[in-house]
Amino acid sequence: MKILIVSDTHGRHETLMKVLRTEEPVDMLIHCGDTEGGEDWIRQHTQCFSVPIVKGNNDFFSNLPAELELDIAGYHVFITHGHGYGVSMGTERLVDEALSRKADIVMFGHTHRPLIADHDDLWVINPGSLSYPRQEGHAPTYIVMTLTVGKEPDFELHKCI
Ligand SMILES: [Mn+2]
Repeated sequence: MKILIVSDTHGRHETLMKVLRTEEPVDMLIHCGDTEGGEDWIRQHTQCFSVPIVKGNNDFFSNLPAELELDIAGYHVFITHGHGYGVSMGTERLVDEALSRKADIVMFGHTHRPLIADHDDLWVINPGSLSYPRQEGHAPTYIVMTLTVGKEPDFELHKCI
């Protein structure tokens, strides 16, 4: 399965449109929060039927779920924006929570900085922000995750230049 992971679009969709044109068709589009009201627009502009989106700290009036746990191709995936776990200071609390939920993969946003890390049996993934990147160079980033039953998960970080 090819899964596109994005985050922190904050109501701006120009870069997301380019990413969709480049990467679709995908089996799933995951958004790790801070759509700022853009969730309906995003769902209307992807060919993808499966579009899990969680609520970010800037999604004040949304009905989005705060967190999701999904089983995808045999992997238990925990999705959260991450601000409730202090991710700006580090991923320790998020990792503890993900391990307690028996997750194989945890994905989050909020920091606007991409991350692909492997903590023993847990993958810790942040696609960065498509609208307001904060890492050095400030390129919008996203992650393509490929999950195949019986194989190691594959994560590719993509920069939009
Ligand atoms: Mn944000």
